[in-house]
Amino acid sequence: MTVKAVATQPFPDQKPGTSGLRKKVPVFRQPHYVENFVQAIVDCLPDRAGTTLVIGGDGRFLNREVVQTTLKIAAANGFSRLLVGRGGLLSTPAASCVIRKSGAIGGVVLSASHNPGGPDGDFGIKFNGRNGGPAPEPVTEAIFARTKVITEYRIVEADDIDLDTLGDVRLGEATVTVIDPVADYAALMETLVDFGAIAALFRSGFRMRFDAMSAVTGPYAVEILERRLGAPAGTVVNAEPLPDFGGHHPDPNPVHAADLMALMTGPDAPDFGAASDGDGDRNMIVAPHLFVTPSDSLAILAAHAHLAPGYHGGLAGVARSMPTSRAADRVAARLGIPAFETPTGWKFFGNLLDAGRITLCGEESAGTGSNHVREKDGLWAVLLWLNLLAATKTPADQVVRDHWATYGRDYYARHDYEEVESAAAEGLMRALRETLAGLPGRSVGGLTVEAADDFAYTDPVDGSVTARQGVRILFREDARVVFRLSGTGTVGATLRVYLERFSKDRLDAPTAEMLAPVVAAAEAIAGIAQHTGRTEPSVVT
Ligand code: VG1
Ligand code: CO
Repeated sequence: MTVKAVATQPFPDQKPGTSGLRKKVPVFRQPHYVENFVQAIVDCLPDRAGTTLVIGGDGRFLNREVVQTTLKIAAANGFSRLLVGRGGLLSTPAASCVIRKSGAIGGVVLSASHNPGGPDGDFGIKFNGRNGGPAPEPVTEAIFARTKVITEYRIVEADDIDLDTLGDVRLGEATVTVIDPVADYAALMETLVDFGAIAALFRSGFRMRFDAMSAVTGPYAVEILERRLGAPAGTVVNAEPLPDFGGHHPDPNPVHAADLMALMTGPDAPDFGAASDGDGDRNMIVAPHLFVTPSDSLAILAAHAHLAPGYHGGLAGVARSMPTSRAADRVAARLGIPAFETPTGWKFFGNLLDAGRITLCGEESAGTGSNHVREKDGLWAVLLWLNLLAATKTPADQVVRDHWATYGRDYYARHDYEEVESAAAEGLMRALRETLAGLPGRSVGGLTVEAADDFAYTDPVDGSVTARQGVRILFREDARVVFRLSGTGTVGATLRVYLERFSKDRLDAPTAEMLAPVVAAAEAIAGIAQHTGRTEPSVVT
């Protein structure tokens, strides 16, 4: 077997976004495109000789091909051991788990998460570091810088390895080990939540549906929920990972998980419903006849985590991304623990978790996680919910209502304007930033602006500053609107408008009614229709 050096030219567009490099499949299929980016990652690991690298993805179209390419480049660049999930599969949280457990230098995770897959769908490549978490900004910047000057990549000339047989094979100077993608992850879950109590809950007749959305969590959910916890066969639906997710959009929200929503709001609603996304790091929680907003889910898990064995000692602190509602802060205040507010994207939680400053964290975009790995973890959140339901012996919808009764309710919605022309979206944000200073004191639609800024984050652990992370406008009436542009889209720009309003005593009003003044104020302040030509969002979650 020989190592070949291949001359190449830089691509100008390999800048990682909120969560790695995400592009349309045809972009990744350009000759050398994948190779350049993987070599750039490798070049940013000067201490790689003799180390272990973890490789796996969510099974989407191109997954197997890019796994093979990544293995061959890694084998040509000095790593001694390459761990790859069988079939090229590893959910994002499982990849994080395997990196940590194996002492690897990091991992290459192939996914475009909740974006659709297939020949015209999306693909993505992300690098996670030693702690199992997404590479922080300085590292992604270094990778991007490297892509701009790359002149060659090194690759082993060899046949593709058999990804479907467990065990070791040689590839160049490296050993490739094909691992069971579920085993380490399932073992970790057994240490965190009370499997005995959850199994007893299922034995008592408790029924749930878990929709794996034809994405990577199917094998994980079948093994853990059905085999280990004894949930009836068929509890997990759409359990087989498909390269195009069956043509669906593997985004666990009420819009894209419409079947699950219909079941949970219909006459035969089981006791609990859940779904996960393309790469298994997001979760959706639905109680009978009640969708649990991710911001509330984070707060409810924080309030009950001590009931699970992994968190018996209580929480060191909690963190949420800035656009996530303040529900978790209210729980932290009552528990007397610190609450942190970070920019959007899981990479910002890594330092807080590593330093032991927080135990739980989450985002409004259906991401919840803890210090057990360094990614958000969809199935873990579902298991922690099951643990709290087993421990409190309270129906899921009642748990939510009890929470509101104790803390008040943060009504919440996110309006996405997708595939807006980039220049129009940037124009809107620019104009908004220019008006910020004049906003405090202004009355719009019955609300009065209390404060307005462009969120900047100073990492309390390493002091690094990340500026321009979204415009937030706070109203005196305990309401808030946040504007930012997505960093994961692949076509044009996506404007995200996050709307929330707190009420201590109105707990059962329709969300749209409670948020109507905030929606009106958002439009009045930002001129969404005027800038984008859109009068309605494309997705409301
Ligand atoms: C979105 C979400 C963000 C999440 C990111 C990755 O980013 O808003 O909260 O961390 O996706 O999630 P953006 O920049 O498009 O708003 V996933 O499930 O891709 O790993
Ligand atoms: Co995801």
